[in-house]
Amino acid sequence: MKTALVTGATAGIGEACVRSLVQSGWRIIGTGRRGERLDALAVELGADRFHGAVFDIRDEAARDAALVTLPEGWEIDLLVNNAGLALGTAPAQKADLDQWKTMIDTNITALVSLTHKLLPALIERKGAIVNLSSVAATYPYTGGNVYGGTKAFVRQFSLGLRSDLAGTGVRVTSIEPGMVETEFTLVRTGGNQNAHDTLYGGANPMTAEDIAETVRWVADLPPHLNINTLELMPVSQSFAGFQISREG
Ligand code: 8X3
Repeated sequence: MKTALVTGATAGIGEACVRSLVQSGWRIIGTGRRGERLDALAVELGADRFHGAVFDIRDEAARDAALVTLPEGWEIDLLVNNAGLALGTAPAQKADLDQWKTMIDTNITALVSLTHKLLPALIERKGAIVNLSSVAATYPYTGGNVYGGTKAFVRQFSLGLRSDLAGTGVRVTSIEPGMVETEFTLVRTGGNQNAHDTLYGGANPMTAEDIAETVRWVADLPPHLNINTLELMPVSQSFAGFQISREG
């Protein structure tokens, strides 16, 4: 049975990826900070299909300690780098520097570090990497500043990995969703339910399951086929126009 490691498995797209991949015959190592949610998934899915690894993705020592206690024989064939977040919607000149650093630490540094750690094993097993980027990688929007920058990094890092891994059989995909209704906006706004309701209300956004099904599809493709990048939006969302600021 093939094994996937899914980061940020406690909620949203990550949790939906766990269920979708398990249904498709994978067993999952799910990582996250909220141990009780990982325990619940282990009870629901069974210890033979789901192993929870509790750590903050930014804490390399905790990560390494958790990854040496995997169940016997659970060699990783697929890395789903899902853990990530947006913090704040302020324009750059009013943004909180600590929020910027947290996004960079989580969306870039932790993703790069885990990928670096698992690359030798993934090469050995001719595995795959699926990175969760965003439409914000390609289309800038006001208040997206560092969040968009981190997701542009994830996209370009994915493409760079493809280049470096040529000939190894390892597949790499950058998944770039637009508006998905998850905890995303509550996290971004520090728990502002009104911001969540206003953004998603009447917009028929994508669901975590929509993205998870895409990840599962990519993961289950035959080994000769690589999806480089895949951008998704709900039908209700499209591209913002250019802004023009006028004098006076
Ligand atoms: C976030 C995409 O469209 O909700 O990754 O800003 S969007």
